[in-house]
Amino acid sequence: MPPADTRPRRSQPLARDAMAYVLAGGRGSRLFELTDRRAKPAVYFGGKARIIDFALSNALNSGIRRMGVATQYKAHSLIRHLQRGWNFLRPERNESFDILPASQRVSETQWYEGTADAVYQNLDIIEAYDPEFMIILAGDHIYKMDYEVMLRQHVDSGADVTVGCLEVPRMEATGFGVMHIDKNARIVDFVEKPADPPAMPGKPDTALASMGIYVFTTKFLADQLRRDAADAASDHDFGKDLIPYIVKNGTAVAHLFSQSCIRAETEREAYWRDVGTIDAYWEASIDLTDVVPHLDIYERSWPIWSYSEVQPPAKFVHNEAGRTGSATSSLVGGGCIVSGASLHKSLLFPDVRVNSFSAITEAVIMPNCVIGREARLHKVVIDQGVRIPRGLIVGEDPILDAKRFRRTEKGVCLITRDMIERLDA
Ligand code: ADQ
Ligand code: ADP
Repeated sequence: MPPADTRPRRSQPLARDAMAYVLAGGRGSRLFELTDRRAKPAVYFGGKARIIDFALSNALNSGIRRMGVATQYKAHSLIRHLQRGWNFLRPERNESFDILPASQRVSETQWYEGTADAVYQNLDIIEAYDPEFMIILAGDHIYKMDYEVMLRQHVDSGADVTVGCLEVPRMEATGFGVMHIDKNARIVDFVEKPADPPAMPGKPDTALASMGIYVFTTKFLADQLRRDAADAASDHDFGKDLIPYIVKNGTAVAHLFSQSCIRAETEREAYWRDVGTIDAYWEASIDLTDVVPHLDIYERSWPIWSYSEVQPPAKFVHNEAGRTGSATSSLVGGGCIVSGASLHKSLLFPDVRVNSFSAITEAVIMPNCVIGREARLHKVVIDQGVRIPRGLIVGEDPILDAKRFRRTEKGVCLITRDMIERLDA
């Protein structure tokens, strides 16, 4: 007879005993005017979704049915999106979805100070749900990951915290938490945003970076948050305070993203992007127009759920001069009409109108924009609701572009309603 299995039996995945807590309060200041009026997690991505939909869809696809989203900075359009798109989790099915704006619940003078404080201030709400595990996520990354694999590692290793991580080029690691691990994946050293990131052993050009994803038991996390809240010297931040403390005083284990990422059919390295700059945002968007993109948003088994209005199909029509409306290597959302104009390697969100004789290449165009006749636009990101005037040319004269729009070092122009209004004035 085989030896008896003494482990407690589970009838369901660990994800069903977990709550995902998504931190969505940060501004994302390097996206400039794109985040003047909305939080970074609310920025549109991929022709249909918003950035936060990736973390939330990962949670849903992993089997998690309790979610909380902490919001703070310019949260109106984020909250509106969550209310419209993510309101299907139901208490009657032992599920929950809570939007948790900083509401001065702990002290009348405090907003969320740091990321740990954004969890601490809602501990009573979390504890009332009594999840066994908490998985803390950032709401501003693009990736596909099965959190069940990370939860399983957490339980099997018996660690106090499990930190999601991935290898990045060493010089890009200055904006991340960087760690050293031993042969059992235990984190032996963790430095937040080091100026000179330590390399991985035997890989001088690579560093092991934290993805800002953490798994704890709820009990351990609550104890740590209460300890940290009482520490006047703390910034109440996971990366700066809690994780380094646990690395020193407890057991922290690293979970490699490559073990739980959802890969496209083609074998490539794991895809994870912090689209925190206009260039990174534009590049990740235009990458989706590749014939075989690195990030597959068409995969039926790992759908990226979002709110979308009911729209008629996209339409391509001839104009009165017989010129064809056409798109090559492009993603075009519902409700768009392209009339006698050409698109190449571009992403159109829903309800965009492109008028006759316009030529658009390598453009990201957010919902409800209208592109006037005879416009020529190359390497642009156009914010929601912009009306591009007839004959506007962008992407051909760098000096003029930089005067009128926000032009990046890589030559991408961000165009907003305010910038167009200034042109008219
Ligand atoms: P950062 O990238 O600097 O570092 P941080 O600014 O702490 O991230 O924001 C993390 C998440 O929390 C973001 O989704 C942000 O929107 C949100 N957030 C920030 N401040 C908040 C607040 N006061 N209230 C609510 N939400 C807030 C972190 C880690 C690093 C790790 C990187 C990975 O500290 O160790 O490497 O994430 O990107
Ligand atoms: P999103 O495109 O993210 O859905 P919007 O761009 O429509 O959101 O608006 C983001 C936030 O800015 C909302 O709170 C909206 O009410 C506000 N807003 C939009 N346009 C203006 C404006 N011209 N002046 C002031 N507030 C605005």
